[in-house]
Amino acid sequence: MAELVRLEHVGDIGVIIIDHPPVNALSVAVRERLVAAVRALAQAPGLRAGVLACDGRTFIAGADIREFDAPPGGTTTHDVCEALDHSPKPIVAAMFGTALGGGLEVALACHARVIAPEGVVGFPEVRIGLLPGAGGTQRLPRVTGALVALEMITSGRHVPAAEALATGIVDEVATDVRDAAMIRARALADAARLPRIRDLPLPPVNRAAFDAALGAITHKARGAVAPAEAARCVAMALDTDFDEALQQEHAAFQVLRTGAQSKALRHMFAADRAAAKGRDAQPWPVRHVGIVGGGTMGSGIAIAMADAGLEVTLVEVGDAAMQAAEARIRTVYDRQAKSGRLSAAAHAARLAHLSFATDVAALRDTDLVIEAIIENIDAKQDVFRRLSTVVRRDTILASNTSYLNIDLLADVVDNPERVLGLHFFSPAHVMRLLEIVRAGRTAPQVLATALALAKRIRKQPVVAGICDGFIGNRIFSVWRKQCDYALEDGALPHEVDAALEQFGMAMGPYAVGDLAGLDIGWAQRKRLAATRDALERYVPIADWICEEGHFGQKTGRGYYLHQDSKRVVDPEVTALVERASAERGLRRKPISAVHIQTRVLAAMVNEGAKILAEGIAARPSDIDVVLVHGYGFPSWRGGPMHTADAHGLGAILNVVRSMFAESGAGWQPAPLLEELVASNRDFASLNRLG
Ligand code: 3H9
Repeated sequence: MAELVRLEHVGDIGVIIIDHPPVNALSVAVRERLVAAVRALAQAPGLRAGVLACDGRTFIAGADIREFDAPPGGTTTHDVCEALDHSPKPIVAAMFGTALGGGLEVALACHARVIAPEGVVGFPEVRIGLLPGAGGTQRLPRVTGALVALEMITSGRHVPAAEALATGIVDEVATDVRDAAMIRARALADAARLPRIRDLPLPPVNRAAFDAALGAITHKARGAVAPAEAARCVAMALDTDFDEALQQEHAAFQVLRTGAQSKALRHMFAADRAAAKGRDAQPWPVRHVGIVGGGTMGSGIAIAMADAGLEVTLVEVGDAAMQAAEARIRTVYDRQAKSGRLSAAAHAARLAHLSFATDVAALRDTDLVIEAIIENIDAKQDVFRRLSTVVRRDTILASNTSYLNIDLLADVVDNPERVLGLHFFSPAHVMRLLEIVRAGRTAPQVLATALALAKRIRKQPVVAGICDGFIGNRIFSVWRKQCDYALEDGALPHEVDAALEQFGMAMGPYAVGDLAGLDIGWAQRKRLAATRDALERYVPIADWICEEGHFGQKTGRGYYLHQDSKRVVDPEVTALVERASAERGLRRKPISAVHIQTRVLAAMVNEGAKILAEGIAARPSDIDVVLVHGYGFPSWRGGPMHTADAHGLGAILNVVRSMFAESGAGWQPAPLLEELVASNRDFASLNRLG
């Protein structure tokens, strides 16, 4: 096995090289050897200066996340930074790939930094419920100024090389980083200089702007505690002694590390990666993607593909629809260019990747076609039938359906093994979730291709089996029912929304409904009316609203009145809600936010357990990924299944049982949930099984 850290002599320069695949994470063992290497460099008489470099695909991508569950021990990242601070010889960081978290902290403790043009830096700790715990909150403000540091650390965003140079985080951008770092290290040695960021004064701060930015952080964090803690630490750079601030930063880090939120976010980190893992099959190359249907979904999908550099051909039914799709896409890119997010060259390049047609024959050379037309099985089958006669036999055929049975689409094509679902979420170029729906005959290579494509277009994939609504919409429809019951029992839409937003959801269900449009759900309910369990409690409020022609924001009315971009309580909806209670013979009573939150969570978990037992989701953590990335479930709670484990499954089962007692049909406790409770196990135990 290669050495984790080695010191190579290159003339009078000592090159310390970390070799810890896949991302050179700072494990205890790496940290221990790094400190030893820095000391060895100091003591080597033939070496005048050093370079800190990495083998493999990236500079250090942070502390080793897998070690955060264990109690701290051994050499810390702070010890590594101290060793660099005390080095009598200058050491220059040669950064490339992703220099993140502890990796950036170590680089900032070096005497200078060089980065490759495509490299990025950042402090993503808040995304796993932490803060930079080895001096990052104190060193970064000393180079970038406190405001920039505050934004970077509390957002966790990746900062590209050019911006890192402009903000002073790095000293140079170079193609051959090791070479450039050696030249710089030698120059520092020649000048007998040992510049240390810790010795720099803080650049002048606009206190009012800083305080305003601080004030906005808690609100933006929507219940996550790490951003506010990180901000508090950055603020210490303004008035606290460096070493004292370091100690306080370390203490704050330890509190977060052992807290429930970081545990949940670390669970999500592992869950995201487990869901995206390919099986053994080899993916097929995808270069050219066809899209049938250029409405909101089809256009969004086209943008997602073009953004990733894929060639896209979009087909619509006629000239007018085709031009409308083109205009829709162009508007998005124009807006991005206007706001400065897209350069003129990138704007032109994106549009050059897109072509438009009115005949599916234009899709002849595609590797993958995604159908994104209306939710009607006959219309979709028609498209699949036509595609089957036009494209190659190995062109993958995907449907963006949210509900329909993909097997029925596979039935009408030649070579049904190439058919699967690719369920994007609206807006498709923004939302990260992609449900990959495995149909009965989908070939392993086709599934592997979809997973590889998801990575390429920067989506978070989750593989789901076929059922009505797959993983996400099936669970959504169940917990939505609990919200509707709360309306009939005594709550109003804005109270339910407020309860769930307080829980940490991005938006309440009624606000989401109004945003997305109520007509889609209405059509879906009509489609399923014949198969609905007649015994199940059915709340007609949404239907009544739609019958008035009110479909949400786009019509100015839905669950709310939409006035001047604001949601206002609509007295007519209040009257409809009260009518529903009266028709069911219910006396309205106050419903607490906690009651709503508990019911919603229990409904999600119970349905999640059913989905697991049916094999629709492979593991509980996949359900967490879907709800967090597609439905606004707070990531710091770790998704519903992780939250249920944290609450205790016994308590959840009790709530499900009382829901069953009250509402009957549809609310039977999931046998898997009962089994887990009876055997004193949790959902995490099923994640470990695979
Ligand atoms: C920190 O640094 C705290 C400090 O302040 C110190 C305080 C005292 N550890 O994502 P990928 C694994 S907190 C361990 O698929 P990509 C990952 O699990 C840390 N393992 O690749 C996967 O393994 P597997 C701050 C890690 O190219 C494999 O690497 N840093 C770590 O799409 C490939 O990962 C972060 O939060 C890690 N730190 O993206 C960075 N990172 O194949 C977190 C990755 O077995 N990491 N792995 O499943 C990332 O953002 C992305 O992984 C990265 C690469 C951008 C680096």
